[in-house]
Amino acid sequence: DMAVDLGGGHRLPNPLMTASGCAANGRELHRFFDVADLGAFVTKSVMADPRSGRGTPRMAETPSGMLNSIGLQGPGIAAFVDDDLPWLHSVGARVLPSIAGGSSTEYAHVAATLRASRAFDAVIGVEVNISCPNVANRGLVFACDPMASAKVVALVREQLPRNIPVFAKLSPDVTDITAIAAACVKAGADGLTMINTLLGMSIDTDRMQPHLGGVTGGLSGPGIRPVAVRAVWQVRQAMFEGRIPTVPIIGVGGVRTGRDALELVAAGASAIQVGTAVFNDPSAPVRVLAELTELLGERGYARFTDAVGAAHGRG
Ligand code: RRO
Repeated sequence: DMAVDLGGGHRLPNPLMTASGCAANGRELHRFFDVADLGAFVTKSVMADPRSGRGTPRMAETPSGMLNSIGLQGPGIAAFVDDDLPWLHSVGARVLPSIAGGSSTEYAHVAATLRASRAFDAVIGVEVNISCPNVANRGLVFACDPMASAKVVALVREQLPRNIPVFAKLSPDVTDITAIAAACVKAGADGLTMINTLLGMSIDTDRMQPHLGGVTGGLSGPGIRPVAVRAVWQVRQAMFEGRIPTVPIIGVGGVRTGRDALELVAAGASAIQVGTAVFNDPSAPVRVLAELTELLGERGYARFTDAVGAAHGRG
């Protein structure tokens, strides 16, 4: 039994999700598999207004993964609720929209507009992206400051009905991720998504110039998987020790196989997102689900949820 409930009474048939940003708003991936087969579909972070994003090139390959400096390109929340969300609703997807803002009031406006959408029935939660590495001023990465994180989370929480859990998406670029996690949960976050990309950079040594138009970018893919495992493990451990109230964790970072997913589950993740892997294999999320299901069976777990946090040795 792969079902999981991440809050709000929404039963997800399985714990696999897309990772925000890597699958746009679903139409492309739906050509490869039925997006309603996923536990949930996480959309690209949307802000109040349409945005063209950063200068090109916006993606660069490295031996450890991919760098991106998209810069929050997107249609804006009005177009999202008029077009993208109704389409996802029409195909039966359970949607976890990712929202972003340049200020806490912008986050609140985006959340309130979402709530008023005619397709809001498709929404099973909201992911609050406080950790985009590609904003103009690194000082504006809310997830690097506990007070700024708490303010955004509390304002978004106020805009949404109680049965819509709010997940704060955290950055790995912090000294103590448990401090940020604690601040978010105290401010009303019903869950945590860990991790966003890790700030990186690469240089073209023929041109002696940065590869990315935005100079720096977020590293995703295999290189950040151990960072994600560590972050999920540390925060779950802090929950076991009572330093943070226990809420569900969504694990994300470099998952390409069922074994990668199981590693995050064992660290404490109750759901798994697949991002960068879809660029080489668009069906990766459903393949990872099949592989994870098989691995859990081999290890004798009757229910997916029995394996969550198993590496903490408290079972
Ligand atoms: O759009 C982006 O550049 C971006 C975002 Br919002 C994010 O949260 N993480 C990332 O790697 N890129």
